[in-house]
Amino acid sequence: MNIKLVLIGASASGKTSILYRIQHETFIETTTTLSISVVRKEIEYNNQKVYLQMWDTAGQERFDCITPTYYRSCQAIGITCSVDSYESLQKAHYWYNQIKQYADANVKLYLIVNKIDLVDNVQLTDAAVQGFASSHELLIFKTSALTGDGVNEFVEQVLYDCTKDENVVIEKSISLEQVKRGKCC
Ligand SMILES: Nc1nc2c(ncn2[C@@H]2O[C@H](COP(=O)(O)OP(=O)(O)O)[C@@H](O)[C@H]2O)c(=O)[nH]1
Ligand SMILES: [Mg+2]
Repeated sequence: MNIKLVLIGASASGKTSILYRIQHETFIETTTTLSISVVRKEIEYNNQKVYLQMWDTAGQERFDCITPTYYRSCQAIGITCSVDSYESLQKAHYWYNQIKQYADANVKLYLIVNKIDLVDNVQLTDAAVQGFASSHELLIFKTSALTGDGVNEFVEQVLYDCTKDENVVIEKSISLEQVKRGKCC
């Protein structure tokens, strides 16, 4: 199955670095203009092959200029902010509203709080993060693209949430087949 995952959020919050970490399991120093556009990673998950298709911006978020097609047909969106920038959490409100306007209504949404390695430069309070996340029912993932902390947990959750729905659909269609063949009950 295919899963389209999109990361969106303040410029320099670490989207490109997180996607690079997911793809290559390492960190490279990026610039905000560097983007990796679309990358695919094949993952074996619960005995099924999952193609994770990850979309990165080319820095257009700096100008609040993301076309609606960016969100089209995606199953999961990580709204990204970074612990060293209070402004990045304020920006998350803007991106949340954009998503509500353009993305599918049943898209899975997550809040990624990145750069947790910057322990001496924390601007985001837990209360502010929790407040934002709970008001929009977002699961929070605290990550560091630099150290890798929390990144796998985020990917695991995306895989779990997105394959769960697919499996329900498959199960439903199987039982429908059984009904048709008269094998049900
Ligand atoms: N310390 C630290 N720096 C990071 C982390 N993630 C990204 N960066 C740095 O933050 C800057 C912006 O990262 P980038 O991935 O380009 O952000 P984007 O604009 O959201 O794609 C770059 O200098 C990265 O090296 C992280 O987890 N920890
Ligand atoms: Mg980027």
